[in-house]
Amino acid sequence: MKTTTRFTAVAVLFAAFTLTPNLQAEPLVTIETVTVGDTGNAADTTGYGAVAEVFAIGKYEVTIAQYTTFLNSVAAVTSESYLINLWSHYMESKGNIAGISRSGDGTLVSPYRYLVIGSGNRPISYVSWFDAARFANWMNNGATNGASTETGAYTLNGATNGVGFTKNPGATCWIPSENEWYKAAYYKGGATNAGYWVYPTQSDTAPGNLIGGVANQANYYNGVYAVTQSSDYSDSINYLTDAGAFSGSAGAYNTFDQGGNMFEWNDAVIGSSRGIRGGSWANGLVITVRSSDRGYDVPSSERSFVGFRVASVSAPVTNVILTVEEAATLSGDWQFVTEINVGPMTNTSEFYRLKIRTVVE
Ligand SMILES: [Ca+2]
Ligand SMILES: [Ca+2]
Repeated sequence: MKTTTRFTAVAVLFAAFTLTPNLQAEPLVTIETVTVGDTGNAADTTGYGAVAEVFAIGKYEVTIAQYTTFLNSVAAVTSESYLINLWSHYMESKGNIAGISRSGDGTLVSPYRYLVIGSGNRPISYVSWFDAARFANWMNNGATNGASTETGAYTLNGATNGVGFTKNPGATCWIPSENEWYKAAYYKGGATNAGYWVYPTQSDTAPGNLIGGVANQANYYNGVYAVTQSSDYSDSINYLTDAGAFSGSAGAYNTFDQGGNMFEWNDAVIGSSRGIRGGSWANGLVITVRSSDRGYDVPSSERSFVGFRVASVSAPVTNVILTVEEAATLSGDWQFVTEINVGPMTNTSEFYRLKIRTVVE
């Protein structure tokens, strides 16, 4: 006796895929995100953290590797200063955050070529709020060669200073609002009035800075640097840690490094500055990691301790669960076999049912 399992609905499934073909080029960069739900949550006592809509936010800070791909796509052949200055020579010359090297002269004959120095999984630094906004625009527009940096989430059209830029309706990828960033970092989650942690490591106690799986740790200076565990400073030591290196210290929504590594830009306008939060490897005495610390900086400034992460629309249902169509009436040669996850799919939230026929011969 031989048992043969036939997946009789597979043709239907592929037909569903081909009905909605994705004609766009694949994005050159993808950002791993986490969904932040619990919509309509109350604000913290600081006044921040309430968000009415579900959204997604980068699980990690934008990395050197991701930013390098961005540069090679949008700033290889250009004479526009707002594109040339997406890269800073400090990204190459500052050993404590390096970084990204650049060769060439930006012409067709000799394009700029950007290369990762060391581990590309560390966060990008020396990026202004506008550099972050251009990265968000590029992601918003599909992260392809030719995707615009000047429109999309923010209408920039070459701007490199000022604070008169707000997120456009319909944006799909943007710099987090202060409330979004704050909620992802400090909200306890799971309900609409769950309360807030003091630190983004799901703790009310100041984190340590030991790299690895120990709970409640972050890359900030607490008398010693995280990477060296020494108070001595050297320009030639790279003090950044890889995305998620503090693997036991995720936030409540499973973000990493909202405390430390880089301060991160947010969308708040504070006078002539934009908001930054979370502390950093360099100067992040623990008060800067706390929810009560509302930092800010001029949006054109670029520093060794300020990077960013992006937010985006919440992904639609990304998994299609295939189950036996006639599970309720199993009889004869129809048998339950398994659930098969064929995700991700981004164009539908429908559930497809798969008929699995086991034929006994
Ligand atoms: Ca720049
Ligand atoms: Ca950070």
